[in-house]
Amino acid sequence: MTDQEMKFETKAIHAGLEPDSATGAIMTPIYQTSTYAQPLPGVHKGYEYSRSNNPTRNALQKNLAALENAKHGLAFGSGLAAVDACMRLLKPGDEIISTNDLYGGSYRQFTKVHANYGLKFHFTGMQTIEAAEALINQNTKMLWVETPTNPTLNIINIDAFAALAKKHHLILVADNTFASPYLQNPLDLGADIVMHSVTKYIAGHSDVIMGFLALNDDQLRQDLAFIQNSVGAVPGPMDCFLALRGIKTLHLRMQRHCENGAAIAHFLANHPKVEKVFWPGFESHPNHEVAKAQMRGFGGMMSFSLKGDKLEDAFSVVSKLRIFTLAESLGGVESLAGHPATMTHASIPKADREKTGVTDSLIRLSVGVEHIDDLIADLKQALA
Ligand code: P1T
Repeated sequence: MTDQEMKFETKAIHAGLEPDSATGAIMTPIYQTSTYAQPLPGVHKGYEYSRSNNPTRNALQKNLAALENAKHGLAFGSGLAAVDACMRLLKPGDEIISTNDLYGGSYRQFTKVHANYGLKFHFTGMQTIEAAEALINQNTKMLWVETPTNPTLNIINIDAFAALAKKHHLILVADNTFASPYLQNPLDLGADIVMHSVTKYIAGHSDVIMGFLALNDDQLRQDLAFIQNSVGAVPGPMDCFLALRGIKTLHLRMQRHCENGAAIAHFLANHPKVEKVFWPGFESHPNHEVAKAQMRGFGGMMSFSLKGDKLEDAFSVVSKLRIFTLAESLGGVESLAGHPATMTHASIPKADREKTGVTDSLIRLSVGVEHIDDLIADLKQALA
């Protein structure tokens, strides 16, 4: 059976992975080496230097590419290093249209790093294509979508933006971090590049920082592999091993994240102190139909605001939580809570973030895989 023929669960455990040829070891060895012996200059076994090539990283790249139904995969030292590699495909004067509701660190990199080197960014709502299409001109080169968005869980129609990208010859990048490849495969919907913070659901245990790009186009792969090697933001072999180990249970974890997420979203929606719950599984969510069509589940991420929208009320809730830990990041087995306005999205100006729903009382939850009764009890006492 080829990797392409396997179902997701089988790919997660086997795709791109062979027992070690030297020893038969079932688990991919951690090739903790920077360099490789050459009997004569230029004569080697395909490996010269670990920034360019490393067997543990190659195994991860093949495995994760298979999960995104991609021909090629490239791993980076962090999600933001993967974002950076995409921007290095562009030249001064090029323009990028991005969703206005996105991870604060991506926004910060766009506006405080790449804008200094001549890239121009436009941020707009992407619930429909009209606003984005109106911003396209002859300098536009890339569309940046994040779906579901961080932290207000908007859903962007990848299929519709892929058609827009084709019409105007733009590169469509989809940040698939919140969904993970288990719930959504943007390349199948027409995206050119899928970007991941592997740090989150893919590695899944809050012990690795890593990024990933998956793609099908050979030229784009050549350009991005050149950037990966020339800029050098590569992950180490130990981290690649940890990500591979995490991926083996991605499907099991995601099933429980989805179940627990649904239960908590409904609990919060019925709580008298909660103003609004942002979760794409509700029929009342403005993009629920798109979510149903392009995702295989609604995931374990959600945000909620409190009646009265007071910062001190949000601080009081997050400080009382005992099983949810107040922390940045998401997607690990343990439940986390965050306060986007002062934590993950603090780099977005207040007026801009409030337009997208990141208000003072907004609390973001990354619902883990603990027992649902304990998680609900924890939220109940913190909100009491
Ligand atoms: O943290 P890093 O691995 O560099 O990934 C950056 C990143 C990119 N895209 C999305 C959608 C993300 O959520 C992140 C990282 N996010 C957090 C750390 C957070 O708490 O939201």
